[in-house]
Amino acid sequence: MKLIFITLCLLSLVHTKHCSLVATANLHIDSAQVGIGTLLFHQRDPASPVRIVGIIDGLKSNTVHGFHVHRDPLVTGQLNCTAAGPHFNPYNTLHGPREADIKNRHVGDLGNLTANENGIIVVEISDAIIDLYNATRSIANRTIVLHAIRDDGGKGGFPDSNTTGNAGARIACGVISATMEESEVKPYSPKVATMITDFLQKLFL
Ligand SMILES: *[C@@H]1O[C@H](CO)[C@@H](O)[C@H](O)[C@H]1NC(C)=O
Ligand SMILES: *[C@@H]1O[C@H](CO)[C@@H](O)[C@H](O)[C@H]1NC(C)=O
Ligand SMILES: *[C@@H]1O[C@H](CO)[C@@H](O)[C@H](O)[C@H]1NC(C)=O
Ligand SMILES: *[C@@H]1O[C@H](CO)[C@@H](O)[C@H](O)[C@H]1NC(C)=O
Ligand SMILES: *[C@@H]1O[C@H](CO)[C@@H](O)[C@H](O)[C@H]1NC(C)=O
Ligand SMILES: [Cu+2]
Ligand SMILES: [Zn+2]
Repeated sequence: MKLIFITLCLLSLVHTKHCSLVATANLHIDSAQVGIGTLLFHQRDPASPVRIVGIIDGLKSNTVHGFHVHRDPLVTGQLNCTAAGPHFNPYNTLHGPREADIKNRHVGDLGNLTANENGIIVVEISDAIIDLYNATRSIANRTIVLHAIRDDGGKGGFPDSNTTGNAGARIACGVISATMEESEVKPYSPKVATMITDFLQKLFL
């Protein structure tokens, strides 16, 4: 991850004369020290969207999962995803789909991720509402959560549609760390790190 950061920093110095911001999250299964994925968050400058790239593995085939930034970081050693609190919602709005504007979703609402037939999600999202520069909208030191079922975007008519999208249990989560320090949960695998590096090189080189 250090290497990725240095690479990105050098690349953005060439393009924009300052370093872009990077954060990472290693996802673990709820309440278990079992890694299932690694995500990298990258924002080139304050006016750019945040790009999220990464891999999540070990899911059931062809399943849809709500995906959100929740408000609270897990303290070191805490594996209980419920301790991440509610959706990150600094503007006190109703839950919504990722495509909604800032008044019609929580800042942390990132919609659904879909696992392929091998139970793998290749994450590739660009979102302009979550942020790494803007303190109010910053997702650093918060927790990314993957849910058991789809997020209904607030429209399902369930009692919790307006707060959680009725996305069911929290099956995996990980703290979004803006530092490049190694986190408590070990990176998912060197192979994934290599895949992410290759992917980023395709995006930014
Ligand atoms: C997980 O955290 C929640 C909220 O803090 C708490 O209610 C629950 O009891 C915890 N679960 C376990 C297994 O510790
Ligand atoms: C952060 O984002 C909000 C909402 O877009 C905006 O109103 C505010 O001015 C931004 N803060 C800074 C410091 O740019
Ligand atoms: C993360 O947030 C917690 C509590 O919200 C705080 O105690 C801690 O210092 C923060 N860590 C960083 C690196 O900002
Ligand atoms: C999530 O996917 C389901 C279909 O599986 C769809 O009905 C729903 O609108 C999607 N939710 C969001 C927030 O995009
Ligand atoms: C969600 O909020 C909207 C707007 O306030 C409301 O019309 C709708 O009935 C609420 N849905 C549920 C299931 O409570
Ligand atoms: Cu959630
Ligand atoms: Zn939400």
